[in-house]
Amino acid sequence: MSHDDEPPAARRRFLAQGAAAAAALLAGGQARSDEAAPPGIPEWMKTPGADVGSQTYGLPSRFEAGVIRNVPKGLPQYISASSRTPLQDLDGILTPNGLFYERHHGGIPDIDPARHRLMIHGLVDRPLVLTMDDLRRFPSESHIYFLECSGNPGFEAIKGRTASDLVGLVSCAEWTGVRLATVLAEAGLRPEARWVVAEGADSAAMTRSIPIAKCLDDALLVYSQNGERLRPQQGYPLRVLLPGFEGNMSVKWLRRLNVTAEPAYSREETAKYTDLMPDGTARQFTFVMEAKSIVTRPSGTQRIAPGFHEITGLAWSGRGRIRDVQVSTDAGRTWQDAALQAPVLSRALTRFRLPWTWDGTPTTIASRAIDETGYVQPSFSDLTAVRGLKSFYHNNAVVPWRIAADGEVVNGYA
Ligand SMILES: Nc1nc2c(c(=O)[nH]1)N[C@H]1C(S)=C(S)[C@@H](COP(=O)(O)O)O[C@H]1N2
Ligand SMILES: [Mo]
Repeated sequence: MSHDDEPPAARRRFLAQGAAAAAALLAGGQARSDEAAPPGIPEWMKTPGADVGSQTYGLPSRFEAGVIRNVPKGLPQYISASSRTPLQDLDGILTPNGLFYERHHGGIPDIDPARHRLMIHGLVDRPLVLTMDDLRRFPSESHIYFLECSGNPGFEAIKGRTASDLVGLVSCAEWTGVRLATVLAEAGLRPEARWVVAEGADSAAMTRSIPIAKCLDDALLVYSQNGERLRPQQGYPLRVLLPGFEGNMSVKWLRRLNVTAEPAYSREETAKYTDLMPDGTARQFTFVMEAKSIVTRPSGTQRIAPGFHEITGLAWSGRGRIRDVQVSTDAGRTWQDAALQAPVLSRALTRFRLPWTWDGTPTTIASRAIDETGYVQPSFSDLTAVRGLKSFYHNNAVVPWRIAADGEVVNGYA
């Protein structure tokens, strides 16, 4: 087995020993060669450990050094770049802040929050320039939402090796901030207001137009992520967060909201983030991310042994809650309902699990998500039958993982 992405040491050991060793361990009473195992005394019990405060900002164990963001190789990565969440190494539904995916069009600005301002102008009664302290005086809310880039993956890029390569441009956090509607009410919307054009304070001045209905519904101006202030990579000190909408619209490093009657038709909503259809027309303003799922374990580059495995993964929908995740272990011939981790939250990642015993014959496993509207995640052939292969964005196809006779798990599209 060859790896470009080196798994963490603990997992490497587990994979090498395989399920047989794990079964022996569970059965108990098996002699272990390592004297660290009970009844032996490991060296870390023989002297006191590190002092409290030896890391004033905590970091993971050094044995987890392989669990890192995945920066695609072979792509020209400069200031317009991305990195992916290592989905196959994570549990539960929340993405640790240091592993949240990144997508930047002009690098990561180094913004002094004391000097940062948000201007609200255009079709408003009272144009405003707000400081971060002003924004924190508004009533606050916290919500758990996923964020996903609509180029996750592109139609061409479905040939990655790991779950992260394929769909690592999705993450999930608890966001804290103020409702955009509350701040817009402070400025006073004029009756002609239809769009709010959001501009970032990065060197790309990235700009997107947001329909007024979304601004007055659940749109947030967020300053915190999983309890602490936003990371610079996620838009410190202020970003827009549009639950369920394509990630590109959640403008980071937010400095300006221009209330308008028409969209701006910015680069990101014309040349980019539109979908070219087979007949040569383009779908534009396709905001909502449709239901999607992926098995994260077992997944690409992992190796399994015959016996018991828990199949687990993540599902999400920009339209609301996940109603059901179905898993196939026989190349799509039959599908079984997986258990969903509670609580199932609207427009958050949803963890699913299915117990499975692999008999050692080569097969293909896959998951498909169904959301509360009844929408079913399509196969790649169903999706491309409608959308063709000319478009790049909004690929939410089922991801198959092929399992070979030796237990190696590979991308089922490859
Ligand atoms: N100002 C600004 N906002 C931005 C971007 C950017 O480059 N500049 N990238 C967008 C894109 S394409 C996506 S997918 C998300 C990524 O958010 P993240 O880096 O916090 O994961 O931010 C969006 N907001
Ligand atoms: Mo994106």
